[in-house]
Amino acid sequence: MEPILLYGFPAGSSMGLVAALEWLGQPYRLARVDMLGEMRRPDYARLNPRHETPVLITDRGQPLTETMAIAAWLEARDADRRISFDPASPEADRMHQLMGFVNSGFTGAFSALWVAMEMAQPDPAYQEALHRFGRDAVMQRHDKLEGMIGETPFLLGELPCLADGLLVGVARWLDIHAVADPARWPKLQALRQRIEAEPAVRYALALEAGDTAAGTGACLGHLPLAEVIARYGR
Ligand SMILES: N[C@@H](CCC(=O)N[C@@H](CS)C(=O)NCC(=O)O)C(=O)O
Repeated sequence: MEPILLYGFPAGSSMGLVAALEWLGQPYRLARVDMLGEMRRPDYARLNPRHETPVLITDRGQPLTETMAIAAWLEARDADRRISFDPASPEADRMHQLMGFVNSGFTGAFSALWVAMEMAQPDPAYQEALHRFGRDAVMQRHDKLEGMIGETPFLLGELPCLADGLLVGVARWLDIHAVADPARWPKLQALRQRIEAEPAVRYALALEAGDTAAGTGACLGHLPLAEVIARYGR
């Protein structure tokens, strides 16, 4: 069977993995997950007991969670090296380093801002503290990432790779939380613009918004979440 990626909306980091699947060019399917509704229901735990996206249903029908594990699964099947590099190469080392940073410190820096935004019961004093903490963390992690970006058009060279996919799924959160003007980090801003202009990313964003869009043809369509849970849930 083709792998199935479950991606979250609104504004899930998993959008970047949809773009990576397009770049990879091998057949896959998708399933949409409403992160504010469906993902919080008890039956979703059969796919991911931590109630998070993304989830990949592998070609063996097994749910695989955690972005880094899913990225490693894709990398292992990227024989033509469309989104990755020879695992023993310095490029692979740097790609893993960047992916590790994006998926840990960079993504985690936004946590307090999401908590403040999604609080069911308003608590202005606590939310203000979360905002202060979150803004500082996001600014600091952006400073660090700016320092890690080189001179090539994409993170690892002339073409986008898995690291660019992971980054583009998360970097837009700066705008959602209106933390700072993206121009404060010129290298990151230019990189984001290049990645976001990629047809694969525009396709992934359109799907995330619930629109139909023409991709490379690698995507064989969407499955309803309920069907994925019934067939592959544990
Ligand atoms: N460590 C996980 C974290 C995934 C994660 O935080 N996903 C977010 C969406 S981007 C999520 O599902 N958050 C739970 C929520 O929104 O309630 C990974 O890297 O896959």
